Amino acid sequence: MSNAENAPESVEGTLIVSKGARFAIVAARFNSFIVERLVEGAVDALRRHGADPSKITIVRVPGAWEIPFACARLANSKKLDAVIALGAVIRGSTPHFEHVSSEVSKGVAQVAMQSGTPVTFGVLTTDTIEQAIERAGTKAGNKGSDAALAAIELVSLGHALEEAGF
Ligand code: INI
Repeated sequence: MSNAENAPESVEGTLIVSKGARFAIVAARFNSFIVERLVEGAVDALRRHGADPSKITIVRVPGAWEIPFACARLANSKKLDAVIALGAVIRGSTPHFEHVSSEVSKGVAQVAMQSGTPVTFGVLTTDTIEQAIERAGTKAGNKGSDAALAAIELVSLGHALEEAGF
């Protein structure tokens, strides 16, 4: 992308879904009453921004711990433009929360870095159910739709970088 003379080059993606782009959503069934709201938010954002519903695949896994496995399989298939990880890890009275939340974030980040396919993170990690509800389509927005928008932008950014010769 060329700018005015002597100005730094700026490359960025848009929120317009590239024609034919394929997306997968990986959603945990654990805390499904929250996660299904995130899935709805993600699908709604993809559709509103121009995604073809027949090009959206929803993959369900038992819990957040299993999200990186499915993300890795999908991202490494090279058949998708982006993968969106959705889950809800809510603190309980045991250290289980710490293990699940730290592994899912590390795992998803690792897949994103190693696969070369954009993988975005819409996994809530909250202290309370109320905080999770707030982020699943109520007071604090919908983190599923935020993760879908980030995926759309990264797909577009990939094309923009290619055009800019990177
Ligand atoms: N999975 C979640 O997605 N959210 C949680 O809050 C959660 N907690 O707290 O237990 C959780 N546990 C299950 C875990 O993700 C695995 O599915 C399970 O351990 C089997 O491997």
